[in-house]
Amino acid sequence: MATHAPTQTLSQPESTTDFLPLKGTDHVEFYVGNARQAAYFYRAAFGMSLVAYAGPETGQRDRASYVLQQGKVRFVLTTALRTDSDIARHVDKHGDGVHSIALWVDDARQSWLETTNRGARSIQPPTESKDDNGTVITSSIAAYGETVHTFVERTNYTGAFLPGFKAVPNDPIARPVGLLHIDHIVGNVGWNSMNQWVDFYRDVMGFGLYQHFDDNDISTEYSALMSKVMANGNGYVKFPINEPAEGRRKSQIEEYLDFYGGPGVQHMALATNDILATVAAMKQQGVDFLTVPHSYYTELQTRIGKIDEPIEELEKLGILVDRDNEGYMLQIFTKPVEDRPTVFYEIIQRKGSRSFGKGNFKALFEAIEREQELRGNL
Ligand code: TYF
Ligand code: FE
Repeated sequence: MATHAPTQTLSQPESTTDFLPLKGTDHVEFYVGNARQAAYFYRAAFGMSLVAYAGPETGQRDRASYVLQQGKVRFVLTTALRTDSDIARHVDKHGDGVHSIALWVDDARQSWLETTNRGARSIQPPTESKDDNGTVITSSIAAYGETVHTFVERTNYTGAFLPGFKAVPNDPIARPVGLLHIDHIVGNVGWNSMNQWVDFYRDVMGFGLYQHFDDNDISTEYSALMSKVMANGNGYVKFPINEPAEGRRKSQIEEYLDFYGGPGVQHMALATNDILATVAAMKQQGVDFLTVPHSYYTELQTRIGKIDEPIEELEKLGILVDRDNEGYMLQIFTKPVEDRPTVFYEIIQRKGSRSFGKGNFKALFEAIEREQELRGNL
């Protein structure tokens, strides 16, 4: 049981041209209750730098947005300044959460046309914005729940983020921990709707099935879920989609749906090339991670074979390991980063493997269930 080959590898539709070429994730925008304070958490604990800001001081009267960056990971924290606001309504319904997963493209007009022609619901038609640093074109379509995908074309722009934002120089609060880029972003969708969203990513966005997990892969004594990973043509953008499955107790996905008030982003996996250092720094800076029992590590050597990292070091930090036919990967999960049991993070280091940690599902989901139990939600 040492290898976990992808159940199916990426397959593009017959036509060889990708109708939605993506250069990567541009940014993730959260709607939050208090962006100034949330920004402090991501700067001090996750080590992100404040690089740009828009708000009343820059002529944006209805909202304030803080742009945070580390490596290629870019988060935008946006809050409403008035009650009568879609942002305030989003926060009222979901708590702090992801509003937009923005994708970096060469042509935001074409991206909108190709996807809306294939059935995407438009949120915002292509819109040009300008300032002294050039022009950006954005457009948006609806995804699961109230989550949207924004296409960002910034080829003719040299500013810090988007027109209207002012650059913020060297952040004295940021304590970088070695985060490099977003590896994947996971969506939780409702009962029996995983395949509908898999079809959306295939038919509307041209993604292919990358891996899938059924309830046999993912089973603890109690809870259940199903998951399929969709990826775009060049593999830079990977979106696992989870749905709850019937188990003996309440699925972790169901708990999320209850507290988020519907489908939304469950976790983001952030890549590092030194997970031991990254996790040690994040812990020191106050981030809480899930832990697994000692027995996980006594069995690790036989399950995984030889790895570069000392097992005692991994155990001290609670880092998990999985292997497939191409290599191995290391991962660890934070507890939810807010009071509602909704959004959390994964820190991941890939050493050749394309695994999502199937070999860790049992230990991980049991750790999540222990937390659910503490919250009284099992
Ligand atoms: O992204 C993944 O598929 C892994 C495993 O609720 C996972 O990180 C899947 C579901 C879940 C937590 C982690
Ligand atoms: Fe993950």
